[in-house]
Amino acid sequence: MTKCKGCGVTLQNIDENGIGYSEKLTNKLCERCFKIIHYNYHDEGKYINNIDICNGINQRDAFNFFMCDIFSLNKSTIELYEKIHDPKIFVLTKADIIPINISYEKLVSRIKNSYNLDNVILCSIKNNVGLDDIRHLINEHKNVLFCGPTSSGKSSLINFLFDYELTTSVYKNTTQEFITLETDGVTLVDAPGFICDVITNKSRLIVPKTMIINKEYELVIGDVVVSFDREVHITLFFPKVIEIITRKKRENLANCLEIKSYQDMTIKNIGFIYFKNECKVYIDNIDDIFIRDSVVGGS
Ligand SMILES: Nc1nc2c(ncn2[C@@H]2O[C@H](COP(=O)(O)OP(=O)(O)O)[C@@H](O)[C@H]2O)c(=O)[nH]1
Ligand SMILES: [Mg+2]
Repeated sequence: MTKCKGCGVTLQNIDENGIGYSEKLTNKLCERCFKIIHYNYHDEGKYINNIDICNGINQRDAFNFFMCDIFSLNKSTIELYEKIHDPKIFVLTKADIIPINISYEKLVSRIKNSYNLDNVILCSIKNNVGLDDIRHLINEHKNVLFCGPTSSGKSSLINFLFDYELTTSVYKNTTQEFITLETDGVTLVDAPGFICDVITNKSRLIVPKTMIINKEYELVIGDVVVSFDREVHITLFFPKVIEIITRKKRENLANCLEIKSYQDMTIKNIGFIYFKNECKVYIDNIDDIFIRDSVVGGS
């Protein structure tokens, strides 16, 4: 059985609309990967549930790099991290998108404290951050696996470090199966990403935007609407692609969340709002909203 070198699925030449279709079984890539690479094509591929992914990771008995970007850092992601067996390390990816006024050192120490993590590596393949630490761990353990939420940069890191051509994209679920690679006495496994609601193009520099919002107004962030019980001074951390507007409050929103000082509210893995002071937040839909101790402000 030949596997696609880009996403790991078994190639087949029978069902043109099925996963792994390739006209010739001798091709390196399935048609889906070929289209992602050459035509910026997008389909979500097959669905793999998070429990099966966790089991697949734990069966492999490797040293696990759990990779996550600043948008996907929330309680539910940490719960997945906790399900992964030791030895493992938490890696916060895409350091280059973090605004320059935020100290890397403080960011790492806040993440460690908030989620009770012994060690966190901050990394970026664009700015060459943290890569020596990762190389060191790979050489020490020899049998390593890269896992974490979809689109956190797992396949890109493997390509960068080892000159492979795994398929990477701005869309979710690019890697479809566990892919095992052998190189220089090291076994590397690229895991399919944990499913979460991500937007595309979130890998660009975050430009923080500080705003004062009167309680008569509401914020519209993409398709999420938020308002507050008082005047708030907040900082928004979203990639530029997300449209954010303020408008006169239209209606009372359904759900209320209590925010304490120095907390972030993450929204659907697309960005987050930093609150320096406590307040109540009204929101239309609380699915995919997480409150965390702030990673950008506070002590
Ligand atoms: N800014 C930035 N983007 C990155 C970095 N690493 C990966 N990406 C982008 O993140 C997106 C998802 O990457 P991919 O490797 O497919 O993620 P995977 O699903 O975890 O394998 C792609 O658009 C990559 O270009 C990084 O260090 N910095
Ligand atoms: Mg991948």
